[in-house]
Amino acid sequence: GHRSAIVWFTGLSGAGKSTLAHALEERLHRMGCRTFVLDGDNVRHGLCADLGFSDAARTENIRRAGETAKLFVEAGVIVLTAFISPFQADRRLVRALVAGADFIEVYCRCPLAVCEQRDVKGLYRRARAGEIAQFTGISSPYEAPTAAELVVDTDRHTLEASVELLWAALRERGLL
Ligand code: GGZ
Repeated sequence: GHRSAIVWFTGLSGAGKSTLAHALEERLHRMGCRTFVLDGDNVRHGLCADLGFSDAARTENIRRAGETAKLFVEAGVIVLTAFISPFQADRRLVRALVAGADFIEVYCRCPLAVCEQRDVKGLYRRARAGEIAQFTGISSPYEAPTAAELVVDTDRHTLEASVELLWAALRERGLL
């Protein structure tokens, strides 16, 4: 058996949050853990379809994501969330929301220049061209965590090495 927990990834678009969350999930599955990944792909199209990217909309997006994560935790699942979650206050609120549950904040740290160079979806180019307003890192702020449980420098580690770091952190907390 395993305890439930929230592994909360935060970082810029393209920093590797979703990639890391899904890779960790695969590893956890192999160990028989029940997991669920919450990210923009499955939340912003439904539960948060009414929200855009203003500061207030992001705050509400994160609040709903946090409440949803809380429900999964109550069901005994290890929740992996992959939202930019750019505001310190919002991340603090989620942490308080699930007080008592294990909350592991993981900062996917990657220089803006690297994310922009990767530009997997061409969003940075469009943001620079003024076609996307309020884009994180370009025209909307990202407040880096100051006390994350774990910092992963995604531009300096392979995906496998990063998953290994996460795995060790979960073990250290007695979650596995
Ligand atoms: C940031 C945006 C924006 C703006 C669309 N700013 O790399 P992606 O494409 O797949 O992930 C980004 C995703 C961010 O949604 P989140 O729910 O994680 O954001 S937040 O936590 O701030 O609420 C990006 C895409 O949506 N996207 N417009 N203006 N990212």
